[in-house]
Amino acid sequence: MNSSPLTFPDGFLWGAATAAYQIEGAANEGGRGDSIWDVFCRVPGAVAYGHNGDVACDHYHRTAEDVRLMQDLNLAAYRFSISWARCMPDGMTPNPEGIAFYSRLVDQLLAAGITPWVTLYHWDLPQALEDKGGWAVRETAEHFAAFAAVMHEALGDRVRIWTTLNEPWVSAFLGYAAGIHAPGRRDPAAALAAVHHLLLGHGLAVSALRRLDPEATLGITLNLTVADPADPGREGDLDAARRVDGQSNRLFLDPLFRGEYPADVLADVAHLGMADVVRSGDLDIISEPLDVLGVNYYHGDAFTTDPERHPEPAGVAEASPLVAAAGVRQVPRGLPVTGMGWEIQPEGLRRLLNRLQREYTGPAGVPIYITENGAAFDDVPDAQGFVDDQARLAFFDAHLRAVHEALADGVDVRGYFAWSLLDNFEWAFGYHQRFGLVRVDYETQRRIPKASGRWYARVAASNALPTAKE
Ligand code: IFM
Repeated sequence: MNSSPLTFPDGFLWGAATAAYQIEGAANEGGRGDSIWDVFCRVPGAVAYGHNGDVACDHYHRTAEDVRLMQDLNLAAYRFSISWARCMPDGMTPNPEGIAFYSRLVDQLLAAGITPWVTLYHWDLPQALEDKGGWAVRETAEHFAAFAAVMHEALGDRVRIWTTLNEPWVSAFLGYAAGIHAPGRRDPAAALAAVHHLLLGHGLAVSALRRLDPEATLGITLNLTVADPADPGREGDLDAARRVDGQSNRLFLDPLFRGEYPADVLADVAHLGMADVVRSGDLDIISEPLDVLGVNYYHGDAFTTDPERHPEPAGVAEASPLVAAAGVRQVPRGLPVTGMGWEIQPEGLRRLLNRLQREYTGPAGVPIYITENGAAFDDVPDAQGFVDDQARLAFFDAHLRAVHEALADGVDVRGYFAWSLLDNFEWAFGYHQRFGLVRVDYETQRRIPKASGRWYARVAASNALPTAKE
């Protein structure tokens, strides 16, 4: 760890993030309907160990305790998502009991002096809408905008920051092409239609919220990456990196900030009919001006098309069959990895932030928030349940130093949210990957802040990274 203390700009927002399906539990309470994740978890073999979110961290019944935890961690903001199926079980009809849960949570946060940051969609589409075609059909985008308006009516007097979508790349490609996330479809054409309808839903929701509340802060969160050629002197590797950058980054950033899809990506996927779902005027809706860009960063990767360098597609390449179909393979670089097998690459975050500022957010005058960053490791609790997670602490420290460097480079970064407040349901990996600042004993639901959580509390309170000795 570096030894110099680093102070962040005044007002830098320190927070932690979660998502509804990963923590709430109470899957069958308060009139909640099934989401695509409830149904996906029932498919044998879809999720490791047959885990599901039925109970998760039981947050639904423990919001008071969890808000106290946030206070103990000195969080200024809490980013959480809303379960659409809890608030509109069929995706269209409001359920007052479900909506009231979030209203109470917002009140508890405000009473604790914590800013609520709402994400409207973190991957859990009501199954009733999937049954009508899901994100592969246009109507889902319209239903999403209506959901946004309903939630704003309930919470807009107290919630001032709204994120439409979390990581639409994951929803579209892992859910509709790779089939390793809900709804488990393996249909690349549907995945590209989903990309467009997710972005359209975002744009329609921004328009609706803007109309209802011109003063609200509105944004979207993207999971962005740094795609490098394994061998910068090899043409195939340059093309591999271009393809991954195209599908992971530019396919989302270009329509949002420039009102157009990147021509090279459209050419790559021309045989899959994406152009057929894009109607005149859609890109104007998608490129409605934003107030913030949320960036989720976990790792970058190096890519090749040379089968000798790496025999199988892996990681990002495997997750995006469109890229894998082009023979793109990820090449491990010998960097240390997290429990997820993700390379630890903090310098990639600095590069990514500079690129965003230069090419997208800077020209548009849009500030950036890191809305997720964190790491899973094999935590080993002591007899008291305490986890001395120095590896996770070092991960946060290194990435926050990268953010600080980007700030010094002139990038307009306004805040940072650790992923995650609690250990939780890590999607296809079940409960065996732990990202929390706070350990959750799933048997007892006891919460115990880890060493990284205690450290993060000091960082948030001092608005600075401590020296190595502190
Ligand atoms: O747990 C997820 C989260 O739901 C979205 N971003 C990545 C995290 C770690 O995989």
